[in-house]
Amino acid sequence: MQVKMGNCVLELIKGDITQQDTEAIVNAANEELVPGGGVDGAIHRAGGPSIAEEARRYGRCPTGSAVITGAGNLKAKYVIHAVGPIWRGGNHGEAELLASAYRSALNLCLEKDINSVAFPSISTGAYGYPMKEAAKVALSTVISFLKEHQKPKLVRMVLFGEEAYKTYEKVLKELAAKE
Ligand code: AR6
Repeated sequence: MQVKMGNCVLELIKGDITQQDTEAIVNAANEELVPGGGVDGAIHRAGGPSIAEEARRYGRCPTGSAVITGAGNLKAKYVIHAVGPIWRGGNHGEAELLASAYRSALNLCLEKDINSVAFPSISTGAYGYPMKEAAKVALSTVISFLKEHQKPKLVRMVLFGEEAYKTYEKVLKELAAKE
């Protein structure tokens, strides 16, 4: 599914973040920037050790923020390491922190003049954020950002599996209907 936001495109696909040919891909990282499982593990395995070596130089990356490195052997040029919140029931600022993780990654795209970026569904694996709630935050944050900046030209959400894709599709249809 695709929606147009002026000259920009917001796209949903089912797939694997490591296979994306966008200029940047986003990693669902942790504050320590130490390679873990899920998306993070897949990116470091496919991209090779240079990504972790570069990330280590940043030290720590607080929840809600993001840092950028090269992408080693991946097709993308950059990996943006964004740290989403751990779900603690929903009353601990999770939505604002998740929105901030997406905005921080998108701001790095503006700074580096990156025109296309692929995101996984941050926080919805090991960090336990409910998929539908995360989809609302992710998609509404991206839509507001694209409306305001008209950049990057392509934002692709890469959903892992049918269920995640269907959830995002439903939420995007609801949001697009309100536009
Ligand atoms: N491509 C796209 N999406 C994927 C892939 C993939 N290859 N693999 C998993 N997903 P997670 P988090 C989905 O756990 O919740 C790590 O250990 C997955 O189904 O990767 O932000 C880090 O080091 C889920 O919907 O990230 C952190 O410590 C989504 O990606 C911690 O996990 C995110 O799942 C971060 O947890």
